[in-house]
Amino acid sequence: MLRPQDTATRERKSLTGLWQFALDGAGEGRSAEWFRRPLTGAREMAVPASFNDIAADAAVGDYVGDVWYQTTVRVPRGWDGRRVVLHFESATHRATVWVNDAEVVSHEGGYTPFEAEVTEHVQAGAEARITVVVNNTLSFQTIPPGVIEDTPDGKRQRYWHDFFNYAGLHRPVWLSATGRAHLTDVSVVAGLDGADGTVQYRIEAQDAAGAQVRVVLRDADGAEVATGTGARGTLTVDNVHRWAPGDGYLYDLEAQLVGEGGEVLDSYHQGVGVRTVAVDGTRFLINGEPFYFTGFGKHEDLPVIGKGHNDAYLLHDFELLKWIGANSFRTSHYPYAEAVLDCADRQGIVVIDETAAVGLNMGLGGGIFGGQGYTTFSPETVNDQTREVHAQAIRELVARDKNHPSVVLWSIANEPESDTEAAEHYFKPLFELTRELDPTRPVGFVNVMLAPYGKCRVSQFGDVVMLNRYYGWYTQTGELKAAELAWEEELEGWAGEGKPIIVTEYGADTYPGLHSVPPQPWSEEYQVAYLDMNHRVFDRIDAVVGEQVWNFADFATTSGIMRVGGNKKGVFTRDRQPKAAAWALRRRWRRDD
Ligand code: BDP
Repeated sequence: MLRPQDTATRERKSLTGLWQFALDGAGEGRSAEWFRRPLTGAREMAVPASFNDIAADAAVGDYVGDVWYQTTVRVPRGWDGRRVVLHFESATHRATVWVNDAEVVSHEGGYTPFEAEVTEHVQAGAEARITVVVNNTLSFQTIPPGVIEDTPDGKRQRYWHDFFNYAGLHRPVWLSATGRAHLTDVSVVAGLDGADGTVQYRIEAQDAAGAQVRVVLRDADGAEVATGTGARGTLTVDNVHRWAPGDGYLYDLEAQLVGEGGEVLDSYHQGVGVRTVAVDGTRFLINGEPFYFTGFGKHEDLPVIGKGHNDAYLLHDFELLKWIGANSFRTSHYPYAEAVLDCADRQGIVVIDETAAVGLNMGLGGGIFGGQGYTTFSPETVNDQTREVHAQAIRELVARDKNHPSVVLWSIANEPESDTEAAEHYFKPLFELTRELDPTRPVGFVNVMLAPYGKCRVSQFGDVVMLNRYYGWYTQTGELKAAELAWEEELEGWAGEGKPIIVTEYGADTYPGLHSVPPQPWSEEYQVAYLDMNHRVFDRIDAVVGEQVWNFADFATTSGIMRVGGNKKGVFTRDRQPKAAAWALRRRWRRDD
């Protein structure tokens, strides 16, 4: 699948804006065929945005079930005879779409794109009604998992991940047009050969009998540096400008479909960063150079719009990453909007790209997130069907993000149960699948403190060890000396595995404006002292090749006695103001300043 673009042969029309929106508490909309007419009793809803916080109403905020979105779009007059596609960058967690009265597509999984050709259902120059039923229910057969419980307060969605279950149309929606003969996929794999670069490409097309593929690679100034013909090939770039952390240099690969008479039937542009990634012993190499990750686990989370994509915050967050000296982040705990990865490509920020497999661990929670009393892996809970949904989520993530130079590592799950035989059986094939889909990037998963060194049975499959640890917070709370000893001892164990270690989470909840001498948990001073302790440990262990603080910013969670207006481990507040820790990290990460 190719993202909609405006090119010499393609057009796109954005469907963002205000749509009609209705809750379907009785679950009657599908059988009553609400898509056949304007939604009755609808209110307006912004797209892109989570629907939850827009209305000041718990019945919307905590709603579980089907919600309906509807809009009308006038198909441009000039699209007569064109192939028309309706493209959703995401619908959380699943959706079915109708164009006028025709059902055109359904999709499972809240963070990857899907589309349908709708040519036969629309007419150039006429309006088309687009109706989407989005469903936010989580079960043991979804990624992430959850269960619904009936309570005196109504239907409640329980889940084992620590962020609010925002839902809706979080990302842009597009109507786009191509010619009948069109490109359907572009894959690139870059390599280095001394000072030169190589770009292997593979182009796919449809309804293109008799047409030829031509590719043109241009540098950032638009100068042609290599050309090729045929659906597959390798281009060489003399004296290549490498993509590197802090230097997001991109070439542009234009793929063209050329007709028998030499006419360009389709043209698509793909940014290409020429860089390599490898793991060598305990080192993580980018372009053959050891790389040390600094940065954060993030969230897509904002006041009012929840997980809705917002370009202003996108840029502001990247400015703050630069300000603080971060060179990387993890897309905890789901694939982020594609615009985020584009920005990382352009700005030379390194990304650990994660699936939405979070909360596959019934050992976690202890009353924090609720819903205890289940076994993680069993025929009734996380089972073979869940694994297939998980596998599909990995396929869609790799298909979507394979060409981003910023993505250097796949994280196939966050903190799953990993100390049991069942976990080993569940995960082995998923690692194999990821490697088969992308042999060019290392693969890992994020290990939880319940499966410490010596107990984990899944880390054997990873190329790197990714650890989330809260010594000095969830354990040894307020006792940083004890925490330091215990943390170092565990890390020494992992270092013996001979793989690079990235600490993907360490953090302490901090209430902004709370101060104390001596530093007490929840105070800004404690967050600083806690981070300092962690850094002393990391600096003593060579195998540690990265530190990503939990979290970049405070974020919304379900209510609970462990959460004060959400998770407060942010180094920035939810509205992106720095806590004392932000200045401390800046001093460590930007030694130039
Ligand atoms: C880890 C999770 C993360 C949580 C964090 C925390 O990976 O999603 O938000 O702990 O407790 O278990 O703050």
